[in-house]
This record gives sequence, C-alpha cells and structure tokens, in this order.
Amino acid sequence: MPIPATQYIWFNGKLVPWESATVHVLSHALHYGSSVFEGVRAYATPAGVAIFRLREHTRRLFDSAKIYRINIPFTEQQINDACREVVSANGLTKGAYLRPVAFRGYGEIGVAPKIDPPVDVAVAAWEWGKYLGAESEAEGVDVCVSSWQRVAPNTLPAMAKAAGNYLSSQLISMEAHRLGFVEGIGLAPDGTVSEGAGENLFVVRDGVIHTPGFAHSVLGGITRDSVIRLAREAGYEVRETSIPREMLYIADELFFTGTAAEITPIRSVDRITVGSGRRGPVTEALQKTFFGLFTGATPDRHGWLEPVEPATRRAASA
Ligand code: PPE
Repeated sequence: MPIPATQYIWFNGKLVPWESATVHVLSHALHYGSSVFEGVRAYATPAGVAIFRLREHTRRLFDSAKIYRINIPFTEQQINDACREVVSANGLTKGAYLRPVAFRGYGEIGVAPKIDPPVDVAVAAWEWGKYLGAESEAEGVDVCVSSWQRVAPNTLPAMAKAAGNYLSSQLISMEAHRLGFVEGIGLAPDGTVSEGAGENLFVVRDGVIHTPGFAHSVLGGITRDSVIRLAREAGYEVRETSIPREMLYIADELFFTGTAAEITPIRSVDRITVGSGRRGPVTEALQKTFFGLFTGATPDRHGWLEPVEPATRRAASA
C-alpha cells in the first residue's frame, strides 16, 4: 500500500514539503544500515489528538542511537516538539502513525569512515489503519514460526530499533507471506520464542500471561510495556520468561503487540488452532483497556497521552 502522503515532513529542524524530504544515494545509512527509527501512534481522544507515550519513544530513539554511537544533533525535547508539529501542521486530527528516523547521511563513504558523516533526522506522519488487516483486531491472524531465527545478542543488539535489524524481519515476514500467513514469528538463537517480525508476542495459558524477556532477542516494545502494566493493574500475573515453541501450540490465547499492530490476536500458528480459534477473553479484555485509553474509558493514570496542541489552543478552538 502506498504511503498516504501528507503535506509536510520535519527534516533537520524545519518543515519541508513531503516530496522535498530526500537524501543523496550515497548516504551512509543506505549502504550500511546505519539508521535508527521509531514508530509512534497518535490517537483522536475526547481532549483532542494525543501522541501515545511520545517521551518513551523518543527516549528509545536516543537509546538506539547511543548503542550505535550516532550523535543526534537535536535534544529529546526538540524531537518531541517535532512530532507534535508534524501531526499538527498536517491536520491529522483523526490520529496518525509517526515515523521519526535518524541516520548517518552523506559524507565520507566506508563502513566506519574517519570523519563521521552528518546525522540526518526526520519525522513524518500519516494516517495508517490496521497493520495486520482490517479484520485482525477482532478475528485474529494466522501466523507461522519462521525458518529464519532472530539475531543473536552478540551479533546485532535487538534492543536498538535499528534499520539493519529489519533485514531479519523482512526475511521472516516475506517467508510467512509466501507461505500464505499474515506474519511470521522468529525464534531466538537458543530455539525459544522471540517475537514477530514487527511485534512482541504474548502467550496466555491458565489465566497467566507470558512474554519472552529482553535476553530473548526482542525489541523492548513500548506497547509490550503498556500491556504488561495494564494487565498487572487488572490483577493478571505476567511472567517475562523463556518460552518454548510448543507453548504456542498449546496456549489458550496468543496475541501480538506493537505500535502498528496494537493488540492483535493470533488464531493459529503453523496451521494449529490456538485455543478456540478466535480472540480469547484475556486478549479482548486487554484490548478494551488499551483502546479505552483513547476514548477516555480507561483513565490515563501514567500520563501516557501527550496532547499535540497546547491546552490553551485546545480551549480556544473548542
Ligand atoms: N518488535 C519488533 C521487531 C518491532 O518492529 C516492533 C515495532 C515491536 C516489537 C513492538 O514495539 P512497540 O511498537 O514499541 O510496541 N514495530 C514497528 C514497525 C512496524 C513496521 O512495519 O514498520 C511499529 O509497530 O511501529
């Protein structure tokens, strides 16, 4: 699906027209994968459009950059402001998907050149619907375990949301699509369950919620963290642990989490039906709590909703 273009992209400190946000073909990141990025969602709420956990996403962007010694020439505050600015300037009042990205740009060529190429930073935003299909939120998706494993911890750091990691995700996802599945799950190098190509994974069995821990080559997902906290607050036991593959087959419920995927039930793995073959009650309850944050049904106890417009402007336009 082509990206539904908006008017402006924030690029190196200012808003430029969408089609002008371009880079040189000899940019370092294009050749060596030296790019870090975020996926962030904004939602329409009763108090106006709000960005979900903006500060945590920006912090992870800077963490990813730190791991790769990429010096972002802006502060976290400036990136947060840039995110608010692109949503606002593009009139994305119904919600949006934001894509902040920072990368080694055009300068010297070579894997680790003596003079570090300048770091380019951009934030784009557009309207993006259900990541794993229109029906996925209620119906669930059919997935497989990939023949491709996730990266080992001493190869590429999984906690950095770096472009290069998505070569692994591409192999996993493309294989899954080729075999007729909606998404693929990667196993960690020790053969235990890691995560989806672009989602964290949760397993429900006997009312207990399990998800692979950080040592299992997973991205430290912000939706993952939100779901763990909401689930614990609702009284569920949540275990961050090591999960053998066969747990996927005998689970009562499985679901993916991610900014793009939100909370998506999984109804089969490798053509084995999960639980009743439809969204289970724990998944549904967590979806209700999660999506309730944006309608106001779930109180925003942790200050996760970052208003795009300052309160004074919201009041004036009301
Ligand atoms: N694991 C991976 C590998 C991953 O890419 C994501 C997000 C997650 C877990 C969940 O993290 P979080 O979004 O913080 O809850 N994947 C992003 C990119 C998807 C894409 O196709 O591009 C996303 O969901 O925005």
